[in-house]
Amino acid sequence: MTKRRLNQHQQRRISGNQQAHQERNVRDDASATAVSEAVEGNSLDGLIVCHYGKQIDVESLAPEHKGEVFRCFQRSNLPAMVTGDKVLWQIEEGQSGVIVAQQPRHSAMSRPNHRGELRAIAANVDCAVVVIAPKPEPFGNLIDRYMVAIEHLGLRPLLLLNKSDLTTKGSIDVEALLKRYARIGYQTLRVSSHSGDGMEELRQALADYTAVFVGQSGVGKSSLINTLRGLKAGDEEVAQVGDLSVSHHKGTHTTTATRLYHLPGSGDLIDSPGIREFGLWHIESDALMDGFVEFRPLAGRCRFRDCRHKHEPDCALLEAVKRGEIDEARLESYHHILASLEEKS
Ligand SMILES: Nc1nc2c(ncn2[C@@H]2O[C@H](COP(=O)(O)OP(=O)(O)OP(=O)(O)O)[C@@H](O)[C@H]2O)c(=O)[nH]1
Ligand SMILES: [Mg+2]
Ligand SMILES: [Zn+2]
Repeated sequence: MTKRRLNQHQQRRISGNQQAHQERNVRDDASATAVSEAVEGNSLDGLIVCHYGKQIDVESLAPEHKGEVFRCFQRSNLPAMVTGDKVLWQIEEGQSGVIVAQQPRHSAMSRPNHRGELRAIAANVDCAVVVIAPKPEPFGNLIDRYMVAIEHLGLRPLLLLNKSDLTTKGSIDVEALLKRYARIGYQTLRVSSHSGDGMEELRQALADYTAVFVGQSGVGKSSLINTLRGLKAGDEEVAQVGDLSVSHHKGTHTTTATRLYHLPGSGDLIDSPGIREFGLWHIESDALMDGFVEFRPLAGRCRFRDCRHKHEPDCALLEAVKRGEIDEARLESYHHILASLEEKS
């Protein structure tokens, strides 16, 4: 009996492997065709690993020069591209080149620009890691704004508390904050890039994915990447790390370009510049509610169809708060974000 089950299990695994293998072959064939067509047209496959504004670093994915980085410009007829975009490019001379085409994206981490237009900051990412720290403290609703955006973009969210070695407590209890999100069902991790605490769990959570680190300036995004890559200050390839400002204990906007790093083992990680604020693009109240995952099952359950979930009788959300199923702070945050969106429009 055991043997039979084992065999069935093995069979499933083998046929699963075969299927994966076949799919891989089809993929390999497809990319081989793409490469050969590209080579005929003198173009190579590449990956944008850093975007400086006008100049773009492209890593060659083609068999020739594989892994080498070329400083490129993009042809002016092409749409704006970002770190993580797959491209076709051509060598011009030496280590420089020109991007001639953008490949389709499967996802992007985006945020609105100052005009409220949604703009990608990193392409082809699976996971968005929101990094917070006891110092600088997370500012009002920042995490919720990020979570709403990440839910809408269809990325896997991870909430990461860095600097767990700091023992002095600020005005915000970040440990309690982390627990709030863990209770909702979000994956959370508590680490210290300085002491190494929790870094192995982080490494495991990021293996096999392309993740982007987002968050305020000074929370330690670049420090975490250096630790994950096993680099120390003074090493040639180390990402620049900045002190907090003495007067305000805020970050000093050290990272200025979004850059992709290959992690030792597996996984890619994109470091992005710290933000001053995270505004949401224009979304309706229903869509906003949808971004609060624990509110979703209650949508449409209030007595009044146009319930604003403030003081109305038989409001499903208010009742869930009373029963302790929804955190009051999250409902307050929803109201706060909604008010700021209405103010903007
Ligand atoms: N105590 C402590 N300090 C840390 C830790 N990680 C980073 N820092 C410090 O936090 C400060 C900011 O670190 P960065 O890595 O530059 O922060 P960042 O998030 O990349 O900042 P921007 O590039 O400006 O967005 C530096 O002084 C780091 O030494 C940590 O785990 N513990
Ligand atoms: Mg940085
Ligand atoms: Zn309601």
